[in-house]
Amino acid sequence: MMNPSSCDLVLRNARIATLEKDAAQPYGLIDRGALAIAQGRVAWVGAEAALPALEAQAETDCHGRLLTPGLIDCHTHLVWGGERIDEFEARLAGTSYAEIARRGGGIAATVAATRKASADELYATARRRLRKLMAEGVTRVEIKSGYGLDTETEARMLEVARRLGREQAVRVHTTFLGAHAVAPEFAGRADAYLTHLIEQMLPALTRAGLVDAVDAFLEHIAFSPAQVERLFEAARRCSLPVKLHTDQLSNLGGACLAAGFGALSADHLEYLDEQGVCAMAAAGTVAVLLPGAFFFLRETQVPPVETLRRHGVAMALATDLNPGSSPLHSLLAALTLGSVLFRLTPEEALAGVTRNAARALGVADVAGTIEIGKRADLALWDIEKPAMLVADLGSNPCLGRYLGGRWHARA
Ligand code: DI6
Ligand code: FE
Repeated sequence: MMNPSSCDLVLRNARIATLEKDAAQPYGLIDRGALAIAQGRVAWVGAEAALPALEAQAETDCHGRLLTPGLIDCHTHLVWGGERIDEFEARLAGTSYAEIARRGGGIAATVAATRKASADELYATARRRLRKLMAEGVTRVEIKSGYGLDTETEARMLEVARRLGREQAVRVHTTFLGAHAVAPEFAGRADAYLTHLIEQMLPALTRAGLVDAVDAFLEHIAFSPAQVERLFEAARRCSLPVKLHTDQLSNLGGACLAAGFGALSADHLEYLDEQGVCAMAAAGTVAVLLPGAFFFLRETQVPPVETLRRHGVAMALATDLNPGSSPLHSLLAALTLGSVLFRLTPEEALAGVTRNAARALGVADVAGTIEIGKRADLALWDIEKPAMLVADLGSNPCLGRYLGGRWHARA
């Protein structure tokens, strides 16, 4: 344990939901809790009555309000150019997402608009989206590329993501999603595109320090298992962790494939079967559930939550924020949708945007729960009970976030 005898800040009189795994209380709740922070890390946490004597630079009385780990949105595509509102209307009129993609809309439409957008334009629009998440207590976010599909635009997207992490009070993880769709220059030649991606794009972007993880879209409208396998082998040669969009519209065995590569996560998973669940359990691959895409696409097949639970697979929730299948600018709304539509308990939902989201990003050792030694990335809420974060759709009770050794008023 760190020596808490001198620390930068003590928070008193807080209801602390630590979200620690296997805690005695639901949500790891400490009713009248205190927390000591030293050098941006948790130095002590527990019942205020047990707080050791210590020299604190500053103290904050939380007046009984709820303190949680800072929320983590572990799956977003929040850097993009243009908009696809006409597709929203077309889908409501009965055209399917897959049909729109086949007609050259969907991801391809955003690729065309993103290629035209300057870095500053992409930054300005992405910043606006990101700040909506930050206003809801988000302290860490993953941002994927995948709307460039050429080296230059993929690099521009990832540089914008890195710049957001430098200039905004939020931690950013970047994921290379060059295998989101086949680039128009390679239409009908998916294997050749993949070769280009493996031999040119991935090494160049990795050398530039722009890539924290590699992702792909495995689906009948995107890439095949054999193609994803080639990409994941290349990622392994670059020592990069992998994740996979899979089992969203059909089951092509993607979860087993991802687990075989020790993937951090497999995402979407509406069509996941028990064999895939077992493989994920054995590999420790997190199931990232994306109720926004399910909701907007009016899907009816829900992910096998009960089977995931039974096999002890960690479940995360994320917005999947993107201009097509999930224009969901609210992680709190993802909590509500995950509980109501997928039947996660409110406690599972909250663990899904804290502890398990940290695992899905490979940072469970430093983030996701309020525990001694971890980063003091926190959110303070004007509510008493954690389940209110899940139930009260459209109310944002966030008062502020603590990150990088200081408070940030609601963005
Ligand atoms: N699945 C998704 O949910 C996003 N990408 C993917 O592979 C959707 C991206 C989009 O529609 O623009
Ligand atoms: Fe996605």
